[in-house]
Amino acid sequence: MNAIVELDLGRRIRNAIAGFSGKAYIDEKAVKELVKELQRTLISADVDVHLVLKITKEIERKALDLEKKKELAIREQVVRVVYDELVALLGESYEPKIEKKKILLVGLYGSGKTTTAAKLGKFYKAKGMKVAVVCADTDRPAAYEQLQQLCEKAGLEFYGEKGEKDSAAIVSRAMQKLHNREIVIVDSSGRNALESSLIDELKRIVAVFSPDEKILVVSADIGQVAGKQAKAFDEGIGVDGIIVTKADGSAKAGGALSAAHHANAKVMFIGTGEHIDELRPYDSKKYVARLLGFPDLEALLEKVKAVEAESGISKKMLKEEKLTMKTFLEQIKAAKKMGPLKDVFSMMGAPDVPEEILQQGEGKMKKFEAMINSMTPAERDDPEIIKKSASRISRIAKGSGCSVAEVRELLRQFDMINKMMYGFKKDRGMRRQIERIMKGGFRF
Ligand SMILES: Nc1nc2c(ncn2[C@@H]2O[C@H](COP(=O)(O)OP(=O)(O)OP(=O)(O)O)[C@@H](O)[C@H]2O)c(=O)[nH]1
Ligand SMILES: [Mg+2]
Repeated sequence: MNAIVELDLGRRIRNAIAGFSGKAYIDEKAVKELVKELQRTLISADVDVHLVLKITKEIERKALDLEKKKELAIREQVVRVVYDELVALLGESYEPKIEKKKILLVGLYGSGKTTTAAKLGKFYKAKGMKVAVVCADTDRPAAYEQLQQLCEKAGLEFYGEKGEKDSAAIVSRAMQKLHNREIVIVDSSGRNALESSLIDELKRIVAVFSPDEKILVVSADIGQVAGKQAKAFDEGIGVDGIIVTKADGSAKAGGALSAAHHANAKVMFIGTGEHIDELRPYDSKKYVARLLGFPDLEALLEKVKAVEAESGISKKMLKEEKLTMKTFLEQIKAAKKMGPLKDVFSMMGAPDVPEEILQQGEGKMKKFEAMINSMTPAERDDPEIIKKSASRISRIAKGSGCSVAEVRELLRQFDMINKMMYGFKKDRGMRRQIERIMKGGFRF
């Protein structure tokens, strides 16, 4: 996925999910909003429109059926429904078996076969297997050199015959030499389209090689077409699975993955960059989490729970109680403990606090904490009384080893967070106002 697209999509979905925060019942409007965002996200990831409608209808139905259970907030249940449905849309994760096998890579021009041959070899080598890679591409000029160089870089045994035009003959001689290697990977010729000449050539290779795995390599940027290609290759030579390359550079990876799954092709690996290490077994859960903008969804749900438990923030927010210095301090403490909190905040229904604010200010947080510790309980409950009293301000400054200006700054920032947390949803003008203030150097 393109990083920018991904962030943007994720944020919108997170915001939609935040609409469920603290609800004791399922809010139909919030469900509709979420479904709309999901549709937008999936369609921009080039997932087939019919599939999108089908799956979002299912999500809507299941979400509307939810009721608050004792231990589980509505929001978490909604996330779970969305997540499970998307995982179903994108297929199972793949766990490669580390065992002796022969692998044939097939695919059209430029799909990433040769690069993937070396990447895959490196993957199995790192698992302790004895690997050899064979060049059976007699079509592309310099296919031999390309693969040889990649293998050298990856420290892999390479077999090829420069100038030989019969790819099946190469593979046959390769196997005489390499029969006791644990993993043999064959890179084959491509074409612009799946022509009969390619099918014939591949069939002849299959006859002498007897691969355990025939893997179709497709580039993510073909999106939904991946499904059609998987079907065509399957009819032509039979494929056992598919590798989706260039998932790093294409917002269409979702389309390729869902279409492959829909065409009954098992996604085995994903290529995520040009570098030799950038290949990993397909993990649909991780992919979904990224698509939703939660890179590690399980961990995030845990964090949200922990922050809520620790600070009681969300319960207080729900009741629309006034923020006190005490809860403000708890927020800071929780923030310090939990690390970057952008995602956590948005899951909890807090407005979209700009990342730059959440990411900085460790030193400032410590000072805030010291100042708040120097307040009396009454001051913490109602910081208004500090504002009006120069002597209180100076006492807090002395007690915390901070300056008067710093106390005033804490009060100002407290006010801003307070307004932001509680005024945001009610007042649209507030958003613009807050954004202006933030641009002016507001720091958390
Ligand atoms: N960003 C990115 N680039 C990739 C990935 N996999 C392959 N590429 C690039 O895609 C281009 C084509 O890759 P090849 O491995 O040569 O493709 P091929 O299928 O062997 O091509 P032919 O031999 O012409 O059929 C190269 O520039 C690779 O570096 C990937 O996962 N991410
Ligand atoms: Mg090639």
